[in-house]
Parts: sequence; C-alpha cells; structure tokens
Amino acid sequence: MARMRAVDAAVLILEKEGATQTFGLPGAAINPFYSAMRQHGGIKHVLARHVEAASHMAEGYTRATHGNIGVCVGTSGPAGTDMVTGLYSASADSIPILCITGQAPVAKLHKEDFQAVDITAIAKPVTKWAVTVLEPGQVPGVFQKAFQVMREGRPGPVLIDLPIDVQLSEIEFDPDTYEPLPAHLPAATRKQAEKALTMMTGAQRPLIVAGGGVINADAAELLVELAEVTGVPVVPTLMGWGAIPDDHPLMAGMVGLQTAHRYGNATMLASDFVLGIGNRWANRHTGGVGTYTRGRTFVHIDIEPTQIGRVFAPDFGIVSDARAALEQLVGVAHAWRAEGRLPDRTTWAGACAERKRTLLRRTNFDNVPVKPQRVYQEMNTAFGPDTRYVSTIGLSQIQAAQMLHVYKPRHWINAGQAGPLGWTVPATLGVATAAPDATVVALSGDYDFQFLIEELAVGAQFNIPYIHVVVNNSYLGLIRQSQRGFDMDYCVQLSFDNVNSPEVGGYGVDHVKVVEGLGCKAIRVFDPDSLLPAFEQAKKLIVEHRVPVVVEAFLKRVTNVSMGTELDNVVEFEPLAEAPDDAPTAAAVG
Ligand SMILES: Cc1ncc(C[n+]2csc(CCOP(=O)(O)OP(=O)(O)O)c2C)c(N)n1
Repeated sequence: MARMRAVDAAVLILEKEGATQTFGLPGAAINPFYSAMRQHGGIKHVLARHVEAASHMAEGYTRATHGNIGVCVGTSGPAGTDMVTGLYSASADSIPILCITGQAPVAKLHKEDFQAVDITAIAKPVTKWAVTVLEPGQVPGVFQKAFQVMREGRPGPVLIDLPIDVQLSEIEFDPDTYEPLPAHLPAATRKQAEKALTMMTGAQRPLIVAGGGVINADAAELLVELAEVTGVPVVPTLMGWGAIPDDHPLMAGMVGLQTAHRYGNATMLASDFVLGIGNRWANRHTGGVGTYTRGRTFVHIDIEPTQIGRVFAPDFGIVSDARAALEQLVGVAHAWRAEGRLPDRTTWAGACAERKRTLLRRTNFDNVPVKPQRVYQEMNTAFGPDTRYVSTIGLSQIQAAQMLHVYKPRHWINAGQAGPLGWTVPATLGVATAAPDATVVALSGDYDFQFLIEELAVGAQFNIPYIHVVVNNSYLGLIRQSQRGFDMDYCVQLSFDNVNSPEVGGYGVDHVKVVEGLGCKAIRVFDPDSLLPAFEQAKKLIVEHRVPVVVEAFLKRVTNVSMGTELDNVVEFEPLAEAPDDAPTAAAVG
C-alpha cells in the first residue's frame, strides 16, 4: 500500500485503464490534478484554447482509437459548463469520454463559493453518470466505476467532479493490485440469431442496416462476413459509414433525408425486410416512420434494451452487443449455407448494384465560383482509401456524405446526432492525436470553421498535422435551405466587406490571415481546376511543417443540396449523371 493524495490515485488509475491522453486547461480548482499528471508522467496533455474544444478533442480521440478513452479536463464553474456541449455530443453518438472537473471545497459547495456550480446536476442528462466526489476515500472507486460505466452497455460519457480538498486529501491506494472492473455486454443467443435469420430468409428483398454500434464494437469484419455469407446488401447509417467499404459489391448506399445516396433510398424503398444492428432509426435516416416502415418487416438488434421499440416497434428485437450478435448470426448463416438453407440473392443484390451504378449525382461542374460538388470530386481524387474524414454539420457534411467515399471503420468521424458547430477543428485535433500517421482530412463550412478556429493554434503548438477543407459560401447554407416556410433570412449572412482584405471579395473573414496568424498554413482556391493542385500541395505541407493546413474553396454563394422530408420526396436540383465524365469519382474504387 502507499499513501498518496487522492488526485495521485486518480491519475494512476487513468494509466491503468489506458486513458493516457488528456485535453484541457488548468484553473485553481483543478491545479492539483495537473500537479499529479506532472508528477507521474504517464499521461499526455494537450492544452486547448477553449474548454468546449477540449471536450470535442477527447471525443475525436476516442472515436479514432479502438477502445482508448479520451479525457477532457477543466477547472470549476465555467470550464465544466463549457464542456457540456461535448458531453451532449458524445452521449448522443454513444461515445465514451471522461470529463474531469475541479470544484470548490466540499464545505463551501452550498455557500455560493467562487466558481462553484452544480456541474453534476447540469451534466446529468448528457452523461451516463455524473458525480461530485465528496469523500477522498471514494476517489479510486469512483474512477474505477467510471470506466466500467463508460464501457458497458451503450457507451457514453462520464463526468467526475473533484472538490479541491478531496483532490488534496491523502488516502491509501495500491496501484499494483488495481484491476479494471469487468464491463458486461449483453449477447444474442443462438435461438435469437436463428429466429432473425429465419425472418431474413423468408423475405424476398432483405437489407441489413448497420449503425455506429458495429463500429463501436469493432465488428465491421463480421458484418461484411454476414453480408457475404447471406448475399444480403448492407445500408450503413451515417454513424456506421465505413463498416462496409463503399466499393464492396454489397454496399447498397446510405439512406436518409440528407446524408444519403439516391441509390440507397431507392433500394430501401424497394426492400421488404430490414435487419438493423447497432443503429437507432435516427430521424435523419428514416424520415417519416410511415414511409420507412410501410411494407417492410424489421428485426432490431441493439445493446440498450430501451432502444428497442423507441422509434417504432420492430417485428423482432434482440438485446445484444453488435459483435456478439454478429458472431451468432455468422455462425448460423455458415451452418445454414452448408445445409443449402439460404436463398440465392443474386437477382436482388444485382438490382441494388445496378441502382448504385446508375443513380449517381453529377459532380463535374466547371463553374466559377466553384460548385461544391466539384470540391468532393477533387477530394475523392486527392485522398485515398486510408483517409480519415472528420465533419460535423451543415451543407458540407450533407454533401460529403453524398459524394465522398469511405472504406474503413473509424474513417468517417462525424458528430451525427448533436452536430454542434465548432466541433470539427477540435475533434479533428483529437483524431489526429490518436492517429498521428494517418492522413486526416476535416471538412467545414465557413461558419463551423469560425466557431472554434482558435484551436488551430493547438495544432501548430503541438504539431498535430491535418488538412482542413473549408467550403466557404459565406452563409449559413443549411439554415437558408431549411427555412421550412419561415421567412427567417434576417441578418444572418456571414459576408461583409473586409476593409483589410479586399481580395476575399466580400466573403467577410480573411481565413488565410487568421490561420497563418495562428501558426498554420493556408491555401485559397477560387477556380475548380486549382482544387486538386491545392490538395496535393496541402499533403506536402503537412509533412513538411507538421501543422494543420487549410484549403479554402470559395463557393458559389447560393447552392441547393439534395434533401427532403420523406425518403420518397428528396428534391434533386441537378439532373442525374448520364455519362461517366459527369461524375468521374462517384463510383467508389478501392
Ligand atoms: C452550436 C450550433 N448552433 C446552431 C446550429 C444550427 N446550424 C446548423 S448548420 C448551420 C449553418 C452552418 O453554416 P456553415 O458552417 O457555413 O455550413 P453550410 O451549411 O453553409 O455549408 C447552423 C447555424 C448548430 N448546428 N450548432
């Protein structure tokens, strides 16, 4: 046994749990924790410029790794409240992050002490567990339980709030005998797998919908195996994108109102059975539940029991971790194929593949200012299958999902449900910290980019290289397009005449100057033929300078992006690609 400050025990437990990367910034109430990180040396720290950013960095970090949990750290009061958006984003997308806050001394909590806020109460709805530790002796147990809670069942964030006197109190703690607690994951039974596959084999036009649960469970290979053994095409959700490579013959396209392929929606509407796994029937995926479910039978597999039936009642529900369920399903499918009990799906899979070959959106536009479709076409050419894309919300996210290609799990990292503007820069810094050898490419509209732009200094300081593509339409594009009948276009343009930078032509902020001022590199692109050379140059610059490199494309100011309110009424603003040259990169290649 060893006697140490409770905060030293906390840091040693982080190490034992493998959570060795923190993002944050200090303040009086959390300074003991910083001293413990310094003393023990096993924990790395990246200094954010805004505490909200630290929480998004932690999320990006977790999402790029296989099981390592990102940690964000801040002081009492406003630091905790700043991180609430990050907790919401992580909880909405089922991502574990650990948020550690400092707090006023226990005896002062009810005295309106300086920066004493009830962060536990504030964080409760957006965490799996939020706790203010009042007894120093509980610190080891609280940290131990936090990791168990984050890992078991539906993953999600935990907040631990540490009053400064609790951090400083001495306790007995033996790091040598510390063991992480087991994390229970429910598992499908053979009988359940047999019933699901009986329903699937009885259908004529079945699909598998694969959600983020498949990615979280690191079960993409099993998913592809199930598709291949049964011959059933797969629709990844926005959170599941990458679980099956875009160029796999059984990748049927994404489905939804916005972040979807034309061929994906057409295939969903033609189907008669859906096995959803690790997904939650998000409304941007389903649209109206009536259109989505009509004429279809559903099996829903999810790790969280209360998710089954939340959006609509499936015909059969299974509570299971995605990996455990896929293991059972693959086992049964192999056995049944050997016995000749699986139907031949060639005709149905062929029809899905034909839609994927023919229902392509046009991307090859030569317009100046640039049409956004062309940006994604050139990104497909410049960035290979190992690229990790990061994005949050806006027309850029929507068109990226419609037009980019993703080939691997954890290579499309997107704030799918909460979509907080400002997420992209810090989350990408987290991703690039976790995967320092990967080509990491972020994508933002100009507003998302401006939200937490100061974080680029973190990339410059800590040498976290990545490429940030900014599609600048000088407007809140998505909001303009989704006015939904409200005449809300009131003082919401981002454009203005910048007296210091006439060269940005009324687009407002001179991003190049800002980016360079923060210690990063930037390239400005006005015409479509300069996009590819700019991306190629950016690839060289990140190697040469080891800092974020921004490529800013000046877009046509008003663009319309395909979207709708139901799966069968998505509005297309351009004709289909008719010749291969209309959309040269639309068909995915390996
Ligand atoms: C914190 C926050 N506030 C508001 C919104 C609502 N919102 C979603 S997209 C958007 C506009 C985004 O503009 P930009 O980043 O320039 O992307 P564009 O849609 O123009 O491509 C807004 C205001 C949000 N998602 N997050």
